[in-house]
Amino acid sequence: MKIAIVCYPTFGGSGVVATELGLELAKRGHEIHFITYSQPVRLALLNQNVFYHEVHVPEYPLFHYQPYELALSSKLVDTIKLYDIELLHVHYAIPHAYAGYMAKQMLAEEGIKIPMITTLHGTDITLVGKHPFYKPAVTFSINQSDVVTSVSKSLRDDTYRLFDIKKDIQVVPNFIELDKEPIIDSVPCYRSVLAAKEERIITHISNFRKVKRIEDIVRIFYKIQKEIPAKLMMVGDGPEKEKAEMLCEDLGIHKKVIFFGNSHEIEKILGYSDLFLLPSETESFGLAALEAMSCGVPVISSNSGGLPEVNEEGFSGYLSDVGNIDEMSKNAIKILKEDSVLEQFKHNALETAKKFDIKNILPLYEKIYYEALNQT
Ligand code: GMT
Repeated sequence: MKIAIVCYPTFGGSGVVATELGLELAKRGHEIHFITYSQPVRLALLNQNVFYHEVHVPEYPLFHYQPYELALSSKLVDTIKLYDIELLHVHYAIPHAYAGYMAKQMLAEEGIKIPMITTLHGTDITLVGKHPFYKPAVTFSINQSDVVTSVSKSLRDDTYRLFDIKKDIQVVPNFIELDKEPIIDSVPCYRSVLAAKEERIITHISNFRKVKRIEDIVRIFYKIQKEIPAKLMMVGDGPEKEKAEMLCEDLGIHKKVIFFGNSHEIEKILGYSDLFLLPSETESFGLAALEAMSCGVPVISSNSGGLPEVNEEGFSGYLSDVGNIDEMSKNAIKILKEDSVLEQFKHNALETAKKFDIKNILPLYEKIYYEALNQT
């Protein structure tokens, strides 16, 4: 199949999922065209069957806001025609499903029919999409999609609860590539760079937005390090990062916390980690938790949104109510204190991650694509 994938090119989970999906589809012989405003962070272009088309938005001083949707839908029309693309898969409803719908309409004028699959990722529904200023356009573009998928049952239920959706929403969970080729370094990274031998390594990775409850992470770690020698790895960048750095200083733990910023070395950091913290206010899936589990790292998370579909209580980690810092730190200590317990949780985390192996999930998308093509 010739497939166009529209996504955000940033470090966010939806862009990562879209990129990994495209790369795996390309490996299986499909021709994949990524269409977005810059090269997706996890996209290596030296891949057979992979193309990248940049959406340019010309700056015009008259406009207070530059019209990205217009540029995207025009780029979609041109690329679909030029490469005879058969199917369009948009990740994150805003504004991709809207732009995709417009492209479909323009193509229909020329007698070209192309099915559009919209994958809902989370904040496009739970935080941004439900805002009254966006809601009518989001509802419309979801209903106009040929197929709608969501990354968890919880997100599917939220979508039905928050919007007037007439379409069936199919749940296709996020995935992980378990047998990735190892990264070969010119300079090896040793555990001792991160922590002393006797210290446990605790990690958090996100875009440091309010929804991630960054302050809770620092406070959970504060309690843990009082009982167990430990270091905290804070990976990622965003609006809450500075506040977190200040809190670490106020609590006197700044020497035990490393702030990395956005990193391309996530797998190395996770490879040395003993525990992953994700106490988010809401999380449609929690891809970062799954990535940690796939490296054998147990997870302490909140029980909100789709997290209970990913993290297994008492097996791959523990789940608590949002904001229950006491319980989260107690459970973290329970996992970290004894080597034998930690080893068991690490093993379990990997076992749970195996359920989300890309090899099991990719055929679900392929089936959806073929059905959509047959119905067009
Ligand atoms: O919240 C983020 O980290 C970014 C956001 C995104 O749109 O990239 O993530 C959402 O999509 C991910 C991939 O499907 C999910 O794993 C995240 O749980 C989801 N974030 C939220 O629901 C807050």
